[in-house]
Amino acid sequence: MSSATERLIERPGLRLIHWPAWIPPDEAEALERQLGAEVPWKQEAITLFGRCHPLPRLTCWMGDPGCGYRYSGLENVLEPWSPAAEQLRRQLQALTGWRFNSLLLNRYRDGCDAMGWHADDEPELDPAAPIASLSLGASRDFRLRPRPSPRRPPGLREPEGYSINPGTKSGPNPGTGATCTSTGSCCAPFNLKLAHGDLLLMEPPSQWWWQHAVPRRQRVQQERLNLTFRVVRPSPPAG
Ligand SMILES: O=C(O)CCC(=O)C(=O)O
Repeated sequence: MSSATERLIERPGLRLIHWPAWIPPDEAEALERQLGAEVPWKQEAITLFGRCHPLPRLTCWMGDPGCGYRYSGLENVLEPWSPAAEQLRRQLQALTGWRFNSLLLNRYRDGCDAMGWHADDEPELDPAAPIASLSLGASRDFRLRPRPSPRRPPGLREPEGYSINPGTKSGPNPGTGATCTSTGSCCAPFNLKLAHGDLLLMEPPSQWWWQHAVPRRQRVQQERLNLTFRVVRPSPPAG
C-alpha cells in the first residue's frame, strides 16, 4: 500500500474518496496476476423476456458464510476468500475501520466489457457502510449521475441542492471531479478515471441518490479487474 493522498469528491447526496495509485504499480501488477489466476471467474447470464443474455464481463462473489445476496436478479454462489482478497480485506479494514464481509469481483476482458447504470442499494447491504472499490489494469471511465428515480428509505430527506434534472443549472466543471462547495449546481453527470491501483470509497448515502456505470470503450484493449468490498447484514442460517 502506498501513502497516496486522497481526494474528496462531493455532490449533493454523494460523497466519494479517491486514492489514486493506492497500490503502487508493480505491486498492483503482481496482485492483478494473482487474482487473475486464483479467482474462479465465470460468465453469468441473466434471462430477460425469456431470452438468455450473458453478462458482458466475468464475475465472482466471495464472502463470509451467509453473506451472499441477489444482485442483477442473480442468486450468487459465494466462494471462500482467496488469499489475495483476504489480504486486501485486512488492509481495507485498517484503512476504513470496516470489516467487509462480501466481495464482488468483475473482470472486464477489454473495452467491450462493461457495467450498466445501477446503484448498490440492495436491502441486504448495511446502509451505514461504505463500498470500497479497487481497480487494477486498464484505466476505465467510471460515470456517475443522479438517479432518475431515487429510491430511498422512508423519512430520508432529499439532500439540499439535489436535482435529477440538472440540465438548466451549470456546474463548476463537473468533468474534473473537483470538490463541490456550492450546493444546487453540481448534479450534472460526471466522469472519474479509475486507473491501475486506484481505490474509491463510496460513502453513504451516495447509493440512495446516485448511480454509476462503466461504459463500453472500444479503444481499450487491456483487461481490467475491479473489486467492490461490501458489508452485508448476514442472513440467519437456514433450518
Ligand atoms: O467496475 C467498476 O468500477 C464498478 C463496479 C460496480 O459498479 C459494482 O461492482 O457494482
